[in-house]
Amino acid sequence: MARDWYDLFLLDQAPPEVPDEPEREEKRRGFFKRLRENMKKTREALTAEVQATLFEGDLDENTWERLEEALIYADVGAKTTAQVVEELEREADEGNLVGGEALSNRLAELLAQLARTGDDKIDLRPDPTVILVVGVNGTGKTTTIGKLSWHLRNTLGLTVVVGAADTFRAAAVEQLERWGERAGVDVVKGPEGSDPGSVAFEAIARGRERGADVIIIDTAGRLHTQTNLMEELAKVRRVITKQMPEAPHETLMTVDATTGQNGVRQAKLFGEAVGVTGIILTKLDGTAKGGIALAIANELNIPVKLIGIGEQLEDLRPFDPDDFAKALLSA
Ligand SMILES: Nc1nc2c(ncn2[C@@H]2O[C@H](COP(=O)(O)OP(=O)(O)O)[C@@H](O)[C@H]2O)c(=O)[nH]1
Ligand SMILES: [Mg+2]
Repeated sequence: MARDWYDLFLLDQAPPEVPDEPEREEKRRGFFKRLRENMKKTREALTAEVQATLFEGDLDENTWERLEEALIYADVGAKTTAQVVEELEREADEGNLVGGEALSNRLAELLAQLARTGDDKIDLRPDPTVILVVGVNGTGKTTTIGKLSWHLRNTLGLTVVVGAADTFRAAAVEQLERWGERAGVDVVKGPEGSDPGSVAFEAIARGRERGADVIIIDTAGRLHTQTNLMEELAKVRRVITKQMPEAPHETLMTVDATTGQNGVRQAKLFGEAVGVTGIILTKLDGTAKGGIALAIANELNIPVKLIGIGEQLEDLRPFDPDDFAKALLSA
């Protein structure tokens, strides 16, 4: 069953109030139901193709081509699609998979395998844990920080300080402050147009002073040029590391799932520039086809840790590869 918040985070001590198993189970089921609902269109399209190819007629060149097309259409990406279909074809040729049911189940398994990569937990044992959040403008950094802070505080009982290091636009700081109020966490900001590195520095200093458990740093997603942005993010990173050698403990990147393969390119770029340890796939409630989760995990080897499924505080969830594959494929 789906991972929940208590599975996602590594903690020193148990959270104050962990609900009992039936309650957790019910919540998990709720997550999954909603995810399935969000992925409905993709699932219906994929399932129809799987039905037409793997369940009916002979397995030939045409079968695999059609299946490839369907997966590419679902945003799984050319490379990942080729890998999955090749493997399925190989196993079918060896005679290990007979019948549509077996083929289709194996396909779901292969997709789940690809979506599962590296260490997909978030380690909150360092005290304090510093989380740097990066990503292209508009992909959901600030919103996600609001939701994440709220969960850390309300679900896990942790204290959070947030640093408004997106100093490029004044509105960005105000937006973060509003989220801070909703989530009930402190927001550290600098004067307008101040140096992002110094805001990050200040946020960490303040967080430590107050004995915060988690310090989250928001950053800009757009500057005059892409090189400027990458240099600035690298600098923020350096400032953090200088202050706390092990930090940032996590660098999470938001990727807008509706941007398809473009998101894979963005993740590659940011990954190379600032070292991304996890992806937050946002806007899976909208027109996203969903397959991009598999493409990122498989092609870039960066785990997807969280998914955003709306604009409200509660609309952030731990990512679960098996559920995701099921939401994409199972009837
Ligand atoms: N539907 C939906 N909208 C989202 C989600 N995450 C963020 N948004 C919206 O995307 C827009 C940009 O978000 P913002 O946090 O400002 O992005 P930032 O520029 O990366 O900080 C806002 O209108 C958010 O409400 C999500 O998971 N689902
Ligand atoms: Mg922002």
